[in-house]
Amino acid sequence: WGGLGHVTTAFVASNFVANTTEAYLKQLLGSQDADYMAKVASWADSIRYTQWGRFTKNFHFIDAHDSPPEDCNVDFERDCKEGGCVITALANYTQQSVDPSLPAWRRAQAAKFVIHFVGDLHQPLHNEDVARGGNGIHVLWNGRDFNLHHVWDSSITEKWLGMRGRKPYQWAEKWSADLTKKINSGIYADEKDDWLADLDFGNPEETALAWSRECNKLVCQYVFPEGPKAIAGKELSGDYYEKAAPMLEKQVARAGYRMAAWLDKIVDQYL
Ligand code: DCM
Ligand code: DCM
Ligand code: DCM
Ligand code: ZN
Ligand code: ZN
Repeated sequence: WGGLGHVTTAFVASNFVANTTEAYLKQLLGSQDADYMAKVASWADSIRYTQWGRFTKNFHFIDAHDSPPEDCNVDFERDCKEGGCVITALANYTQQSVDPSLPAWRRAQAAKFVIHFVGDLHQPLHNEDVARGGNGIHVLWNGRDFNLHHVWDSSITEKWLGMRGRKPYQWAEKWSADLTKKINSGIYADEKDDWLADLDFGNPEETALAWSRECNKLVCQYVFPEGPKAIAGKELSGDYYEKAAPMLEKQVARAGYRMAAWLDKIVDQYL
């Protein structure tokens, strides 16, 4: 996701974490502000192009070598790169975040990675190999040239909110309040328990894989419904957008709700 998606998932999560989780994370992250999670949600993107952060660049996605739209699937052995992927990264930083032998700054950094990678794991094109997750496919958005990955990271959700200008932060807070309502008593209320059905803190890799597989299915249904070639050069801000946007909103809600549950497990285990 771009900034809007990451910040929104973190704000949603902050609305669902237990009080002990909130208190612990506020202390660990060194902030007593309401946006203690939101303000670190994009940190992992800010360091991935730096020299020291280069090792994390493949941690944001898993390249599913499947063949949409006929066949969508994720195979860990086949798809997780040698140097790691979002599945191993989430498992790894979860482990570091509960490791009492690590200093607080390392556990804080691990928590920031967890907050970011739970988000990325819910973006369909972060669970797909085709054209490097859509980065190599040119499409049109309001008549202008964009790559498909960017459309799914940012353009669809920005249009959904009617967002203007370059300030995603306030939009994210507003959107998260709306999603929190939808989860508590709106359209997601009946399914929110199912969102946690695959959550197994004893097996972080399997949990991440289950979420990845669910998200990868959306590549066949919504990203490439007629295959990757059919989409090249097409205008996506019309019918394509109309189908994609509600699904993508649900992915953001799911990511935030699961992030809260996962952070609760981390803090329970550590304390
Ligand atoms: N980003 C950032 N700093 C950088 C590079 C990227 O804050 N040096 C942010 C801006 C985009 C987002 O990362 O919104 C793109 O994330 P990804 O490329 O992981 O989808
Ligand atoms: N941070 C960092 N390196 C960066 C940006 C941020 O280590 N390039 C850390 C500092 C804080 C946290 O992320 O612990 C939040 O940063 P900020 O206050 O800049 O949002
Ligand atoms: N990305 C992806 N799958 C890939 C390569 C990249 O999902 N195989 C994501 C990571 C960033 C965005 O696409 O969010 C841009 O990546 P880069 O800056 O590495 O081109
Ligand atoms: Zn992305
Ligand atoms: Zn990322």
